[in-house]
Parts: sequence; C-alpha cells; structure tokens
Amino acid sequence: MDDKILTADKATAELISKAKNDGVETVWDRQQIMKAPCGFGEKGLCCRLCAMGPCRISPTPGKGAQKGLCGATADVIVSRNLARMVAAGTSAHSDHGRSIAHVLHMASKDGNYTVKDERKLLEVAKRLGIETENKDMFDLAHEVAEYALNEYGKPFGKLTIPPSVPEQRRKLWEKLDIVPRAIDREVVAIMHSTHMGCMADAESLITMSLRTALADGYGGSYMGTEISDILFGTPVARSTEANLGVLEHNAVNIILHGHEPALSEMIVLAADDAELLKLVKEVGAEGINVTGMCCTGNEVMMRHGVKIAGNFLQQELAVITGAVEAVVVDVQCIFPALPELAEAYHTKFITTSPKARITGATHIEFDEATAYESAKNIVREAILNYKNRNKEKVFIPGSKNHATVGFSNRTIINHLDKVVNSHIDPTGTFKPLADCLTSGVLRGAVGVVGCNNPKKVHDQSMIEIIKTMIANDIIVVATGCAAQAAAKAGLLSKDARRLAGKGLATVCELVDIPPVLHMGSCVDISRIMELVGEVAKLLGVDNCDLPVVGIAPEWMSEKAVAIGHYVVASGIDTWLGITPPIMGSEEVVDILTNRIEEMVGAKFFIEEDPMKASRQMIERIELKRRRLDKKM
Ligand code: SF4
Ligand code: MSK
Repeated sequence: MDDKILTADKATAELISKAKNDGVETVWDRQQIMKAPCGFGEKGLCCRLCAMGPCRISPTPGKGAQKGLCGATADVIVSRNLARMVAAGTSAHSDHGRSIAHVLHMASKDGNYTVKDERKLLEVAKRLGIETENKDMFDLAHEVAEYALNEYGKPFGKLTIPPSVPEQRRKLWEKLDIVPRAIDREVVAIMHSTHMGCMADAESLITMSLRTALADGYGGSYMGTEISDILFGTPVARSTEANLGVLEHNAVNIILHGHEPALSEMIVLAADDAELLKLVKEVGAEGINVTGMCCTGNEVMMRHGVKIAGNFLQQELAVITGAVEAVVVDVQCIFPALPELAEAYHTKFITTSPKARITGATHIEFDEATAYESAKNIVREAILNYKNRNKEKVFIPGSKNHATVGFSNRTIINHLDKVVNSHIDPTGTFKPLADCLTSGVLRGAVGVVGCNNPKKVHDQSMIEIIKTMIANDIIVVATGCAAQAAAKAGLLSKDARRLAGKGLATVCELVDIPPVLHMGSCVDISRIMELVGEVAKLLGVDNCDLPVVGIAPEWMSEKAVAIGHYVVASGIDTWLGITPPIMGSEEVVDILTNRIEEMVGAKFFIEEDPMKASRQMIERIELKRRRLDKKM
C-alpha cells in the first residue's frame, strides 16, 4: 500500500500500520489489488438479468454497443439496476423490522423478551387503531406485533402511514400513486418489473423505486424502531465513549457487530450473568467488556451506553488489535473477510443468524425462544478464549472520545421542555425547536447518515461536513456509522458546543444537548422522518418547505440507496457523497437530480467534495428559509 492518507481517525491509521507489520490484509489492501472499479459497473451500464447477456453498454454515447441484446438502452439498464438496489435495501431494513416484530410476538412476563416501554406500546397501538382499553399488556403487544407482521403481506389496501407525515405529503403520495401497499409486495413488484422483458421505462422505474423505498422508511424501518423501543426501551440521553481505545487490556473484549438488537440486547444482559462472571475470574480476566460496531452497536449504545469500538471500516481493525476475544455478528455490513483475519489472531468470529452464515465462522445459532441461554453460550465462548490472547500481539490505540447519545424524539422533547416554561407548562411537542428554526436562531437542520467507503478518506467527509454545519448554526442529527464518526471525533460531546455558531451554541446550552444529536441506527432514520414531519405539521407546512436537508457523505450499501429514495420522496433534499452507479444514463441523472423535484419537492445532489457539498447545503437551506418566510 502506498502512503496515501486513508483515514481521518488516528486509531484507524495506527491499526492499518499494525496490519502491515502483522502481514494481514485489510479492505484498503484489497482495494489496491482491485485497482480501478469496473467502468461499466461504476456507471450502472452492465446488465446480467438474462442469459443472452451479460450485456454492457458503451459509456461513450454513439460509440460501441448502445443497446443490450434485447434492445434495452442505457436508461433502462441503469434504472433497472438502481431499482434493484432500492429493493435490496428495503428488504434488508424491512426484514430486520419483521424479525423484531416476531420477537414482540413472543414477549411475555417471564420470558426472554418483555415489554420495557409500555407507554410506547400504547402510543403505537393507538396509531395503528388497535383498541387498548382493559387489555393485558402482553395481549396488546401480540396484537401490535400481528398488525406489524400483516403490513408485510396484506393482500389488499395500503401501508398504514404514520401520523407524523403531513397531510399535504400524504395527499401528494396518493396523487403520485406511491403510497406503498404491503412491504413485501413492493419489493417483489420491483423484482418482477425488472425481470427481463418487463418494465423498460426509466421514469416509471424510479417512481416504483420511490414507492418501494417508502415501504422501507414508513413501514419496515419505522416498525423496526418503534418495536425495538417497545421491547428494549425508548432511548434517553446517556454518556458513553467511542473508538478502538474503548477495548480493555485486562477484560474479555466482545464486539457486537451487525444490526438487529434482539441478539445484542441479550448479550449485554448475559455479560452480567453471575455464573459467567465467576468464569471470568477463573480465566484470570477482570471483567467482560461488551462493545459495539455499526448499527447493532448503536442500538445498545442508545439504550445501555455500551461503548462503541468503531464504525464500518474499523471492523477488521478491531480484530487486528489482538485484544478481541469474540466478534459476534448478526446481519448486514459484515465483511466476509473476518473469519480468515480472525484466524491470524486468537479472535473467535461467531455468526448467529441463519440469514448471514459465513464460511470459516464459528456458528452459534441465536434462537430467540431460548435467547438468554443462546447469548450465554456465545459469551462463554468469548470468556474461554481469553486464555488464548497473545499479549505480544496486542495493541490497543489510546484514542477514544466522550459522547452523549440516546436522542430519541421523546428525549429531544423532554430536553426542549426543560427550557421554555419548563416544568410549569411543558409543550410536549417540538414547538420550541420549530420556533428556533423560524426565528433564525437555528438556520436549519441536517441529517448526516450512512456508512464509510474506502473510496474516500475514512470519516473525513462526515467530520468536515458536520463541523461546517454546526459552525453555521445548523443543528445536526446523525445515525448509523456517520453518528459513530461524530462520536469518535468528539462531536457528540457537550464540549463540541465551542465549535458551534452563536445561535446553535446558545440553544445547546439552554436545552443541555450537544450540537450533534445521535438518533440511533440506520433504521432509526425513521426517528428523523418523524421529527421533520412533526415540525412541518406544527408550522402548517410540508416537509419540503423546511430548511432541512440530508446527506450520506460516505455511503456504500444498498440500504443507503433505499433511504435516499424515501428521504427525497418525503420532500427532503439529499446529498450523496459517493457517486451512485447511474452516470451511464443522462435520463436517470436528470430525473433524480432535477425533474424529481417537480414530483416530490426535493431532489438528489451528487457531490463528492465535502466542502462543496456543505456550501450547496447551506445555500439550499437559506433558499428554503426565504421561501418559508414568505409562507408564514
Ligand atoms: Fe442483455 Fe437485455 Fe438480457 Fe440484460 S436483459 S442481459 S440487456 S439481453
Ligand atoms: S451500519 S448500513 S455501514 S451506516 Fe447501519 Fe454503517 Fe452503513 Fe452498515
């Protein structure tokens, strides 16, 4: 590997060097071996949907093949490929939501899973139109779970849209015929329409993609968040720490990686089990240090303050510290490279889900019916592995930062109510926030979300963008790996107020919040959608009228493509910091970055330079402010 700067994070840089010294490979080595990505694939121009192909369209208009064997043009091929990304992303989030709904369905008083947040259960039941009077809490929980599960496959009708969506937006979706039907149906509809010889019209495919993505944002993901809150508690503000420096020399280090909280919650519980703590002593360790990575990390960080070991591109580096007894994974964002890497150290790489089995892993299937016992077995494996740690191979970086996390919407409202009329007359709404936006004390809000991608310097774009936003009095809400980048850079600490403009710093001081609010995992972007919708409703406008934008500066996953589509369909301009595979079709680019605005009042911006993207976002926020002023 040359000496190119690969990361903005010191701990990451130190461990990339250690990897070199240890003679093990990381994503950055594989990137170098891969050389430049395939030019056709990069532009979305290759099609392998049938066995007459694969076909690829020349990226130079008028030169070389301009159509596939069936006559599919670049516009058709690019839009079909993009629609399939939306379908895959939607299915990942929504299947996560489904799993959590199944867990709620098995919740019971004395079982492994119970109801931690009865208030949330009642709120969700109410929004779904389920009678709550005189019902046993668990009967109600099971009814909510059944309702949720039916949303996936109901044969008739439309998805139940949450009340946070402003009336104007709901009507617009109806007019455009993009209100989703059953969640699974929308995914299947895309898979069908993109089958060889079916839909061959870019605009129609993009419209379908919007509908499918809305099934994710207001269906699968939304329920993933709400039901997790019911089961495990709605997050409240709490302190934690982030970066690989949270690993401990004398403890059994366990990394939880993936997405679904059903497993990680149980591991956190099992790590307190008296029998296991006795075993810890027997193996000569001082304790069990459970830490998180990616979104399952966010879930347990929000609810228990579990420390974050790192974000997406640090998953291999955690193993390379030589200090991790077990990496325990469920689904999504897990490198298949991990088992081989773990072999080079003493780390046990443990898969737990039948949805994500990985060759070379130790598979301990996590059974929700016997969740606590399954979790104990997994933790026991980690403890027993402590004796195999080779102290000479250990390097734990010193870097870690303090963070305040746990900003669910209820927590944000509680904080807002601490100020205006505080205890005397709490608003119980986002009104104080809406007032700050209309008065101009806060210029706007930006959601910074999404993954890391080795095409960019790790974490750098996210950090630069967040710093620029808060300096310009724009409050930041963050989820996923972007939130973890912010945590590692100290931007989730109250101390980061010193980097904020005067207006934002004052608000943060009064409300007792950091300038960047950690709102959770990737499915928790539903929290952001709810927040935006509620503020719009308070002001009597649509989402697209608010000075609010979203950005995924370093995205990589298909889930991010689905998210981008539902955020834009919700009326929120969305910046992509990595160019999506659409540049092979001028038509698709024009629809997504231009004409779509006439449909839904928002569009995509593609800008890889974080400073340019920041300037564009500020301009757009100020434009929206001027328009909002005229409306008010
Ligand atoms: Fe080629 Fe058309 Fe088949 Fe795609 S669907 S592989 S463009 S023939
Ligand atoms: S974990 S989807 S790398 S944000 Fe949600 Fe991080 Fe992206 Fe996975």
